[in-house]
Amino acid sequence: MKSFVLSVATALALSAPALGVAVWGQCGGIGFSGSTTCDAGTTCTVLNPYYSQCLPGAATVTSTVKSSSSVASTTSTAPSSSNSLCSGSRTKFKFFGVNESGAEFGNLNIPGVLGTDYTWPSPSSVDFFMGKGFNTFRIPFLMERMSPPATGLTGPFDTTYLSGLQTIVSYITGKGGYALVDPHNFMIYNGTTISDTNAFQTWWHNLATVFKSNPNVVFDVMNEPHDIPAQTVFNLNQAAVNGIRAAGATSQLILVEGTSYTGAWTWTTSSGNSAVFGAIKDPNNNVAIEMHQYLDSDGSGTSPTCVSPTIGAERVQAATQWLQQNNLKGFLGEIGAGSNADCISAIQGALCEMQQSGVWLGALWWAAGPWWGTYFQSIEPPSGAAIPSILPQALEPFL
Ligand SMILES: *[C@@H]1O[C@H](CO)[C@@H](O)[C@H](O)[C@H]1NC(C)=O
Ligand SMILES: CC(=O)N[C@H]1CO[C@H](CO)[C@@H](O)[C@@H]1O
Repeated sequence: MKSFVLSVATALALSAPALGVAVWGQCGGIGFSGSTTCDAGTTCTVLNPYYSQCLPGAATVTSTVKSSSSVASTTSTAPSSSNSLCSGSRTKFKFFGVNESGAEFGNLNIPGVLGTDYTWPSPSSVDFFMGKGFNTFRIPFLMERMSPPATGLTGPFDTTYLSGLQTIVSYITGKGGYALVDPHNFMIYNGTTISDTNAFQTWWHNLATVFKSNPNVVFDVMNEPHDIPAQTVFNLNQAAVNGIRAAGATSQLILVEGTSYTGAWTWTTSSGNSAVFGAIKDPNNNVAIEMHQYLDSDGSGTSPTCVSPTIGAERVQAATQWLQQNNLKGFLGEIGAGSNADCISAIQGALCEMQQSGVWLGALWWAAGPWWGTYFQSIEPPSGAAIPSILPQALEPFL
């Protein structure tokens, strides 16, 4: 698919008059000033008020684009329940839920004390979301607690901490949910950036061995690497994929994350991720690109003020196009914002854009967890700040 797009782009560049927008390109939307004419064989389709896109016209698409047109046909054959917040056909998320924080807390205290420095997510929180129709829970934990620095990344796991992870994973998957196993380490172990690709591959081989017979486990290779070149992060991710599959864990989804905190908004620009992650290889063909996106000015999720009501759709747009162009699937592993009108519109816009595109497998709110207190993004029942408005207005409509 990538070479097909390039050849169309080349053909357009060579023909003197700029005739139209190539397949998957933007052709309209509020604030858009480019051409609104699509290349032959494609149709400008309104996805939402902010984004129209040249989608392949069924009659003229050749078989060379069958994998991507199957994405498009998935969208059109699943015209889900019309949603007043999101017009047109949508592909619902296979995975939709929340982060369940706790086991990664207290990262300055290694190993730390259970119940004092860190905790495991509450089964009652899982029950609450599953009761509403959500199905996916990301479980952050710390590598230093799992693999004590005394014996390092290739040493044995701490059986007590591992058992804590296994208990909550089994609880979730036993109810039919999906559990993302998430080393929440930013590609830093024991104070040093991970650079030993073989050791990292071994670590993942060993962890995947524990979960290999549970198909509802999802392996989230590494939370938010940063200040590392995209190519280095890619190599570590590829090694992890190889290690997981070699362990015999062949049925599970694997999520890879890029550098620059795996931000969707910088995926195709400053991070360098888009230049390297298209090459990810999985012998079992079940890998997706995990990105994160917050909607405050610096994209950190630390301010409850959103840039604008349209910032959500805007920040995922280029990444969505990149996924389409590379015939890859995306997974928004963290999204969060304040409980106010601008932010609620911005979240709705992001999830709408994602569901209309058909290339995003899932999305997770950041975050639930028993220890967030008054944090503005807490969605921990019963009284987390995001429960009264965000949950019913911005998340449940996209179930
Ligand atoms: C972890 O860091 C400590 C302190 O810097 C060091 O002594 C130890 O060797 C490190 N362990 C590993 C496995 O890197
Ligand atoms: C955006 C956000 O909430 N980030 C927080 C994620 O959780 C870690 C601890 O797990 C915090 O340090 C971050 O601030």
